[in-house]
Amino acid sequence: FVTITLWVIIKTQMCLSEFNRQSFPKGFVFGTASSAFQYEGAVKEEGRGPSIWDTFSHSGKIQGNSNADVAVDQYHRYQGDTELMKDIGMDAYRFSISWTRIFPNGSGLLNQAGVDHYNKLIDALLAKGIEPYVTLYHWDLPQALEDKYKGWLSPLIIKDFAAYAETCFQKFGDRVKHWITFNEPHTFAMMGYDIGQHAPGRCSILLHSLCRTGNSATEPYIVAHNVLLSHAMVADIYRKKYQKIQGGSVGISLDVIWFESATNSKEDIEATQRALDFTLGWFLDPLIFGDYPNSMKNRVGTRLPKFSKSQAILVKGSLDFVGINHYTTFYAMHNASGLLEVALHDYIADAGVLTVPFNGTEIIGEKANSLWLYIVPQGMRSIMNYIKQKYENPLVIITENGMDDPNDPSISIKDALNDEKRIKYHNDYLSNLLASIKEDGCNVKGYFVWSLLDNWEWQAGYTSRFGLYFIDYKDNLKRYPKKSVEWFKKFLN
Ligand code: PSG
Repeated sequence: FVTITLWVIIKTQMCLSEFNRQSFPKGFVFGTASSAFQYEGAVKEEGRGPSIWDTFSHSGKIQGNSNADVAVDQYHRYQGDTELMKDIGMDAYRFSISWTRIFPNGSGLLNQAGVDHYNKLIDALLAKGIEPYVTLYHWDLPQALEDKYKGWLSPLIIKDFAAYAETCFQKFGDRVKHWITFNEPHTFAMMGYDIGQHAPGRCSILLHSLCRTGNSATEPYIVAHNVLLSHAMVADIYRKKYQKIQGGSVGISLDVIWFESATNSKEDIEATQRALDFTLGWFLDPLIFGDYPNSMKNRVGTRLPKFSKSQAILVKGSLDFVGINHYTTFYAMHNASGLLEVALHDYIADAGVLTVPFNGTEIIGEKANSLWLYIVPQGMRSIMNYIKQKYENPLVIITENGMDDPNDPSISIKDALNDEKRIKYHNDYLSNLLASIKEDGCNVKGYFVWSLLDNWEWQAGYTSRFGLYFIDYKDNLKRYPKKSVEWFKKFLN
């Protein structure tokens, strides 16, 4: 009797302490995420037109002077890659459609070969029981539209983006039930138009010493405004013409760093709120409440575009879910405008916040490879609670979460596959996500790892490895499972 009782106690304890997909609510979706430009390669094949990232990646501004002409060749290897997803036990795959494969010039003539490619990818996924989550815009704007009217700087983009999106609904919407209009508009507005480190490489900071053209004080806001109007237009089209028949949903993916106030001073606490307003609130306030945050209106003034009455109505509520890309946490402190801010005269100076990994005494968490990536699992729970409280508990999907290791050629493949740090990262971020759901009542329905494979990390090129699978760049882009693949297999099956 004693033995049996003991056995039961031990078994119960084991079940309670075991952390796996069964710990999550029924129907919770696990997947991996990617983007076309970072994965596909085949940039000149089957009628694809050039995008602003093709141009930018050949401009010499990428670490290691690489480009994504081949990337990890998913355009040709998608069959094998869907096998890898199935093998881990993932439910879903988030990928993006390359606009210039569908419309090589951004608008006008349709390229049937591009449509065929995504049909094949979608069918390969569904054949393996993997649900496609499709991002319409992951930064690869048709170069033709940049040349024609400066891309996102012109309201003309709204109509062209809507036509492209509607084509995707028509061609793929019978099988795709989750649409993400934009990936991280904050990142591409800031990186592309304030500091110029992403395509199209525009900025005016430091007296135009970094970019030939641009205006960092106005363009990030104009771009964001046109993105919000484009999103709203597309969501409206989907809801009116496709949602009832196709039964899917439409959202957006927003990048959110969590911020902790560096001190208890009133100034720093206010600055911490501003940091959230200028990143998440910039997009989510209009999408949920119909207008920009007050702190932005006050500080940016007339440089911040205004929503007309009818635009505000269209933008407000134009989401079925909020995608959140979350990786890291920083300390925030007030930044009184000094000489540097005057020289910057940009979006960053407007926010008046200094965000740093140190608060004077402590580093916020262990660093990954990327300069901006510190590991702070608790930040996941904090951001979920912040969204629940501020935005009335909307449906959230974590559309990206992950960490990178350096691509260090002196490390053997065997050692590179031993990614204990990544396993701990996902275990700890997922535990905090679970606590936000189970203990705090946050409405979260999915989690996507960035990323399935090592891939081309924008301005960092091939120097950063975010994958669950290792890519051997020296040997035909062979895929090798890292230890984290084994961990996820156990977690998911
Ligand atoms: C996301 C978040 C931060 C910086 C960059 C990104 N942050 O918290 O400071 S970019 C994002 C993107 C994807 C990238 C991936 C890793 O959507 O394409 O490869 O994250 O940087």
